[in-house]
Amino acid sequence: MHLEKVTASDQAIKLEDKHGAHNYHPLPVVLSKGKGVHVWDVENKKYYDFLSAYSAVNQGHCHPKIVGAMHEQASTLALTSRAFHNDILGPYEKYVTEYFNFDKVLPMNTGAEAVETAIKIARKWAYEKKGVEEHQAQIIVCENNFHGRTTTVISFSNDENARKNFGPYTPGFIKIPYNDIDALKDALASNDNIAGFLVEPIQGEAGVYTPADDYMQKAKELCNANNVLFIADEIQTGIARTGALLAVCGKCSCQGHCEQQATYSKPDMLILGKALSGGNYPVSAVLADNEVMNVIKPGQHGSTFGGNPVAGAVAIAALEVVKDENLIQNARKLGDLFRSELNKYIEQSDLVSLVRGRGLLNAIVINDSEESTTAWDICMALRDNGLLAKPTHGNIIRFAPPLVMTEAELLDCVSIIVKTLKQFEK
Ligand code: IF1
Repeated sequence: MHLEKVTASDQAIKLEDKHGAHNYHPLPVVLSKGKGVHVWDVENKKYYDFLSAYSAVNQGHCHPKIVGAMHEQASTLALTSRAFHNDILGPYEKYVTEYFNFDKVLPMNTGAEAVETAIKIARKWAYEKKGVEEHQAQIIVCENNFHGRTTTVISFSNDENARKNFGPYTPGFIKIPYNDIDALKDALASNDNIAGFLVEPIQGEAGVYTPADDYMQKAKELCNANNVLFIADEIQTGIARTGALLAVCGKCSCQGHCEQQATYSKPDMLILGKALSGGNYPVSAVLADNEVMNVIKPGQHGSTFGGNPVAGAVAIAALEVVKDENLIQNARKLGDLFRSELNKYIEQSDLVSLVRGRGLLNAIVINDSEESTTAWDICMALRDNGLLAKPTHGNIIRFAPPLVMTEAELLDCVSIIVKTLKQFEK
């Protein structure tokens, strides 16, 4: 008699399937441990993490400095709500605003909440500072955007899967093509009620779609000229991921305090999440200068957990790690190496048409239709070969390892990726 062996992974997946909502289709791998650039599954197989929880774990899994800060703060004071002050919030607010060079921060928890926060502030600013008539404010967004999952945020998505049957939708959004500066110019000219332009400096979910080098700069100038807030969603691209502190910093490493003003498009509102905690805790933030942020008065916005002491302590530690370990420089150097190594393979490949990205936010495009399962199949083979990545669309694979990787590890990963891709060449 032949008995099929039921593994610990199978059991864990079954349990989720039975008791959890089916709102995801994960790669079948069950992780139970992480350290630095590695994760381990319940069978103790070791993998390189090439997703980093969608760029949340930039500082590496379970970074001792961040975990230490979290542990210490959690066992001292975890939550007060904002009904009372706490002794971490002020120091955190000072630290994060100086770090990114803004007057003020509004702390929240998840990325989508921070996007919602920015939308509320932009609308309020439009009514109270710009003089837009009540209920008329519009926000320009881009096609194929991803800004989160809340009802308002999916209202301006054009991903049918994310949107369909969740209506009625929140009005007040104008959609234009991404990376099309004329479309932005026209949209701004067509309407006096525009509060803001909300944009990802690189579109992650759309397939790490990288705009022209001067797109952000030109968009920012157009917004300024039209008295419209330039709002950058750097939830995925920010905090060293693209080889700059922020992707709007372009090619410089100014830490927001730009030495190279020519390439830095300082947003009127900056939205951060994910790596703000190194992935250890949900911490998000909206940063702005006083003339914008001061439209928010007591009682008009908030959250039970936003600005809690653990979040503040974790975020300070996470941002310190970025500086202490030169993650900006490392992401830039390894990103250049990654693309040039992959390009050597792509030159002779029929399977992969290109690699694109900036720093360590990259994707390869497979020579197949968006509806194909090729990217998924390759990710399954990568898993078997010890590297975890996830497709975005049927023919694109995103590669975003933790930024604490060494050059030797990166080259090891490149060889795993190339070896795996070769299995799929016709
Ligand atoms: C999921 C995508 C990435 C984001 C940007 C806001 C948010 C995100 C630019 C919301 C979140 C995550 C969410 C995650 C999948 C993932 C994702 F594929 F869906 F698009 F990273 F590329 N702005 N992105 O990328 O932040 O509320 O999730 O904290 O499963 O939805 P959140």
